Amino acid sequence: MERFTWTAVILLVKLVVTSAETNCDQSSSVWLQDRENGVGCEDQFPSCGYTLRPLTDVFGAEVVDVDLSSLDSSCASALRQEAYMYKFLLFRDQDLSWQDQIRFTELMGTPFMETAAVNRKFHPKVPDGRLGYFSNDPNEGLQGQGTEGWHVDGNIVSVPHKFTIIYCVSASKNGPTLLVPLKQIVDMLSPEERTFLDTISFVSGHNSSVVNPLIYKHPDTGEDTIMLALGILSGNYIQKQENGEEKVLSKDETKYIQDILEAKILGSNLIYSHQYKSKDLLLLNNPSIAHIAGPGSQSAVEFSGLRLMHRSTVRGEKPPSKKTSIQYACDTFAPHEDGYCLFSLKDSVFYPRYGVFDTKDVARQRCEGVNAHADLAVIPNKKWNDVAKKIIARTRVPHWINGTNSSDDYVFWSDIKSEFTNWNEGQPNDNDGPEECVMVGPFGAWYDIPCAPNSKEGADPGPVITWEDGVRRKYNVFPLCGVKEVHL
Ligand SMILES: *[C@@H]1O[C@H](CO)[C@@H](O)[C@H](O)[C@H]1NC(C)=O
Ligand SMILES: *[C@@H]1O[C@H](CO)[C@@H](O)[C@H](O)[C@H]1NC(C)=O
Ligand SMILES: CC(=O)N[C@H]1CO[C@H](CO)[C@@H](O)[C@@H]1O
Repeated sequence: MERFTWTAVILLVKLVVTSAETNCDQSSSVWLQDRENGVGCEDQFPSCGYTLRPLTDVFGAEVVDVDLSSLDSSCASALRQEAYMYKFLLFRDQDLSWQDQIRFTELMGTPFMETAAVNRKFHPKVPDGRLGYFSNDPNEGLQGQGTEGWHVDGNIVSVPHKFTIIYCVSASKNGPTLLVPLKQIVDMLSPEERTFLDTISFVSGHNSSVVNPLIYKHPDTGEDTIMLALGILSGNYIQKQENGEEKVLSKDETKYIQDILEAKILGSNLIYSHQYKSKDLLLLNNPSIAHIAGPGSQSAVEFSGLRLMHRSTVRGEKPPSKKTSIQYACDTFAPHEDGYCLFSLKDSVFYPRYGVFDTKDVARQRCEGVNAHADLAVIPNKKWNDVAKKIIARTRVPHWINGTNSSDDYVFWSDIKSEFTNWNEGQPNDNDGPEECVMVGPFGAWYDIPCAPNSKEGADPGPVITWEDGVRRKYNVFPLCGVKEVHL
């Protein structure tokens, strides 16, 4: 017993040390910008000099002032995170040879060999198996690609692609790519539809051995998403019966399911139609959006001019699953009396730049998105603050908790006054006007802060604080979630 305990302690110490060392790795989504006092992350997160302009309120951003042909790997890493956050990125006026496109694709991950796709013929003009050429002119590229129905790419392999890269060599007069964010489509399902669709598995129309849950958790963000590939891209879906048996649905039953999804998409008011100009490049975080080549993409060259797209894709890594890979603290810490578990979303929400992070309300939704019964953490006593502290120490970033600072230095959980608080010295201080929300700093002490990034002119949007280690740094605030163990 004694020895066992010590092993556990040593393991824990090792774990903490390792994560401290890797704190500045490229997957870190915090951008430390304080040159004077920064702790060495800047080298991995240089300013890449680009500016982002959101394209809609919900998804998509144009990246201005970046040349993809000379991108380095650290800026590629920053752009990957932007792509997770915005779901798709648009780059204009990019002069890219096909070699440049392959290089950019490799910076995003492992390129997928187009020749491995069962549904595609190899076009003679294509110089490399990692590219597909799509056109309305059969001499220039394959026709009719991407028009089959709303889809995510890689629906013919067991793991859908992580990124899709569409480079427009020549834009026709019409022929947009239409895009829609999938989490929002899942959110539109009624509870009955959701319960029904949760029993369904997608089957690829080109390979009936490719079977995946229709609704699943995005492998990187943990958000709900859909293995969507409508029309001939779908085979007959499979339904899990109440008795646990699997039934292959008929064509009509499958069509009924596809109609539910397509009706939501068309009625969503969220379709973004990208009208190409030559030299546009779209980077899609493929699992989080569905797309389709819009009407006009196949119009005859003599009327609409040449449309020529060079497409490449990046392999997915994790097979679609209804479970997230997010670690609940119940795995490593004994749950308290009520069987409560904590988890951080630090590695599954992406705030690539300083000052761009979610409000407390959206952070609550993110917890709920991972587990329907989860919410921001409630920290009722020292024991749970110690657990929170350990989780947060691994991430070294501040986290929202669900408390509100509704009077003096008390904290309220919903309307229950907390017996316990862990304010840092001088807190709460309502530094920037009323600060009604509470975060746990990177070392476990509490601070009052506004419930959203500060938008006052001249103010720092996120917390810039001299933390308990005496170093002044800028941070974004991440969700610390809690859920009862019975709901895991
Ligand atoms: C069909 O998918 C299965 C499972 O991913 C794979 O092993 C098989 O090679 C695929 N068949 C073809 C023709 O691609
Ligand atoms: C979190 O706080 C909100 C109010 O801000 C409250 O409605 C909700 O019930 C709280 N959640 C938990 C688990 O206490
Ligand atoms: C909304 C609210 O009442 N905020 C309080 C948080 O705590 C500080 C410090 O005690 C008060 O001054 C605020 O009024």
